[in-house]
Amino acid sequence: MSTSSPSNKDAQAHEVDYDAVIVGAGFGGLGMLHQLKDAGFSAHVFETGDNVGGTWYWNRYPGICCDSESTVYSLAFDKALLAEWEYTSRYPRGHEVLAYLNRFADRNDLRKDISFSTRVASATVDTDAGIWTIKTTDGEEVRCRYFVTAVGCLSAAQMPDIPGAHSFKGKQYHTARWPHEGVDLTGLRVGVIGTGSSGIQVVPELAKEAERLVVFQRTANYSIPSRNRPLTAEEIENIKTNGVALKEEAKHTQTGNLVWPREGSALDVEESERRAVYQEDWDHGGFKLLFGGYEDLVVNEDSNETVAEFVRERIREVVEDPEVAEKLTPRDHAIGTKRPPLDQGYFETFNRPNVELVDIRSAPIEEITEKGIRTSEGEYELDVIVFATGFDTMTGSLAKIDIHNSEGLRLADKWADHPITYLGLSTAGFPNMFVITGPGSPSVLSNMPTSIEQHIEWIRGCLEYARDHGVARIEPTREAEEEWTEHVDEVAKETLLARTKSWYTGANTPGKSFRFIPYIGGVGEYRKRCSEVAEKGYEGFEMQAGNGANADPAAVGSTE
Ligand code: NA7
Repeated sequence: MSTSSPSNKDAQAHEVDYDAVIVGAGFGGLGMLHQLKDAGFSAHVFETGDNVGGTWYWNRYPGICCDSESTVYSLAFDKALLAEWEYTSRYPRGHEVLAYLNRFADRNDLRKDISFSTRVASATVDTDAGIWTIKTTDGEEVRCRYFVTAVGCLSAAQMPDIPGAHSFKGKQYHTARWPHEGVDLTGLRVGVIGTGSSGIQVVPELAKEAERLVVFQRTANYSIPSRNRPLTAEEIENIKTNGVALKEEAKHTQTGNLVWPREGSALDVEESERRAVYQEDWDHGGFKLLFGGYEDLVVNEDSNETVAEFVRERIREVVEDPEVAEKLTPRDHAIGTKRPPLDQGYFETFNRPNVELVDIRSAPIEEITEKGIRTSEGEYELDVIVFATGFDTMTGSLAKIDIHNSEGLRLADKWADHPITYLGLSTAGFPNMFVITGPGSPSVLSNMPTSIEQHIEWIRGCLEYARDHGVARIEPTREAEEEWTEHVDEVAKETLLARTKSWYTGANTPGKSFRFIPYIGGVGEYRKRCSEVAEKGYEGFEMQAGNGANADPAAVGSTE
């Protein structure tokens, strides 16, 4: 393979094929490719799918919708596209996000730098030189200086280990691997396992089509109506005209969404006032009830309970059968401590005559049979089983690649107990590797494009700095990553989230240790920390010049 950029001095000097190899062609991979090309680096993307889109390429289940509002679900790198793009609804539907990413790739001529239908099998770094060798499952091999992973936090789909799954005579689908051509469920008996965000989005849609829908629920969830609706012409115009400014504002919030918490404690106000506030936020729809809630919502159990009980009341109000309503009512965790789902008529769906709820906490699934699913209370005959059972989050997709260094250290082994990172961007022992929205960064606790953009900008800045200062190898120190990981832990422990079994704490994946994985300090605060690190000459990183000498940024001259 040859380099695609004539300005690529590094590639020529070190006989690498590219300055950077990026894995993944979703928001992260496409944005990174765009920015590295813009900065004059050569870069190539490997993508398992046969087209761009990442999460939005794979997740095609009926009802798939973005939980962030259209105002912030884009990349500011292509401002002209922002000025022309029209999402049609308040929350963009999956196919619209996918269309946006396709347009982003086409407009910026990115496809020629992407190998589709290509899975990266291994990535090995020569620890001294900082040069990476990337091998694909097809046997292709390329060398590069920088290895950037943009594999997504929610990409490694997880199938539960239920005995007998192979004996089922009907069809089985995971929501994250839904057939692109769609599935006709007319007249069929369908079972759905899982009531997280995906289950809660897919259930109302499947109920409209299937003859009978059986929902197998392990944990009842606090779902909030999104109140999705078409955008008005004024709103569309506003996003086109002010999209960049709106996105800029979102960068400095807690979650990367245009929502700000209410000052003070829920317990400081009268119940009537509190209820009025909650009702208003509930009617508004979306994350406002939580992210725009009183600021002690996720740190004070009593405060949290006021919102939780408000949502429980709404469930009882909507669901006609009191027994079904009780089963759907979450009581075992505080609201907002698991990823909050947004829905479009989820609880209402259980009023339909063709929908049945099975509480598998009290009557566990024992096996999948030829005919369907058998719980401790009996067998449900089905034609189709839909697994909405989630992902091996944040580390699962990285673990699928054999990432190791020339000293024999495997990333999967280093992270076996818990992912140790510096800023959620890098990890010691793996020089010149950058993880977009890695563990220890706000990532899944935020609007993803906000966090992705910030990482891309930071990585671009870092690579430009290295080029300008003759740095060939950059790696975080062990002290810096330990300190950061401890900080991530400390901040999390101040909240109720760190105590809850969820995919944030790795509790959904067998073998993962129970520890909070993302950074909950907020995207605004996190951005500041990352910028400070860069401003201080990449504090916490060790840098070496091409000759192997320590690259004191002050001492290393510019190569320009
Ligand atoms: P989630 O949020 O991890 O939800 C998975 C659901 O599947 C959840 O209700 C789980 O119950 C259930 N589950 C998982 N394993 C099993 C087994 N073995 N048996 C029964 N039920 C099971 O994944 P989603 O795809 O819904 O959402 C992931 C993210 O994608 C979402 O947050 C958005 O960011 C987009 P549990 O709660 O663990 O008891």
